[in-house]
Amino acid sequence: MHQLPVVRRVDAVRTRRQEQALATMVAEVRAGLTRRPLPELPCKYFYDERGSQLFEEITQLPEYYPTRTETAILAAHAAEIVDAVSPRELAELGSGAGRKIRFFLDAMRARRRLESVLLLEINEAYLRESVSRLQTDYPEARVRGVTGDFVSDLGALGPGGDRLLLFLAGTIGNLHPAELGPFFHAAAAVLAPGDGFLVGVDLVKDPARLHAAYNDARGVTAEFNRNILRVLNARLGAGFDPSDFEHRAFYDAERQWIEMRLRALRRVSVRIPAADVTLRLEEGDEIRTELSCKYTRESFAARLRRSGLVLERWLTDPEKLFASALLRRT
Ligand code: AVJ
Repeated sequence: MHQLPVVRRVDAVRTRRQEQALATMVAEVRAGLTRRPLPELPCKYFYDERGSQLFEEITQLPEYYPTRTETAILAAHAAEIVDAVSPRELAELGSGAGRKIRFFLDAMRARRRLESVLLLEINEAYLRESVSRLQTDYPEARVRGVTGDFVSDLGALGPGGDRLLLFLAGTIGNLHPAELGPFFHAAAAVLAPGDGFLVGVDLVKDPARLHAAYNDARGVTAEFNRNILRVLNARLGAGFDPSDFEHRAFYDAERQWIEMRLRALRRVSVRIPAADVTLRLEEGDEIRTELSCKYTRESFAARLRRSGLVLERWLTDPEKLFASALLRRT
């Protein structure tokens, strides 16, 4: 058994669920930061309130094409997806600000089939807000939220049936390609035969375009990247000075992924009391903070083998920047 961490800055009484989330975070941060040669941090910890806000800002940057491209694809095709799957329940993983979900809810409402909405989201404040906003705007539906991450907590969605599951924004790119098989298998387990799973997939493209999307001129992505250190400071009592680190993001053409890192600008030694770790870095040493994997139709479809899911439709924009993949549970 892990002893629960002692944290000095406690703002409110923590629930058992929050205690559990903190214990998980401690274990993951300790495992990641002690990894060599390249220490890493799980990218889900970007998303405290400030991080979620910074990501919202990223989605509006001229260089960051995924959000507006996916929005256009869904605006054009949500109704036909709803017709193909004819769901009574809409479920979403990592719902975030929850704008794109409305294309589907509106189409379901128009067909008088909207019965329930289920959101799984890591940021509890965001989740509460989304649930209450959706409940107000779609009073005919039963709206529920579950706090959790889309890898370990998928099972919390419960058994499927007349379900359309959404996993938008290209967030699937945060999984290592080797994790996709098990992830699809777990997703298939919360779907009944005939249920739909719509996945947003960022596509392999001109490396310069990818590079620009993760190295924006205004430096919002850099601030978003460094924010993960503030999250460790706030939740684990860590002593990071974010200005000791610079943002780095590059495209690895062989692996077909964007990698984000934080590079130490000077020698640093940071104590993280709650995780019982002291991180020592030399100038130039890096911490990996995110993978954002890019796919082609072929490389994506290859990961579906023996998962219980088949690729039914592949919808893209005219420039082939982004795809919405409609998967069907067999
Ligand atoms: C939310 C995972 C889709 O990978 O593009 C944006 C996160 N990171 N800029 C992505 C992100 C840096 C984003 N996802």
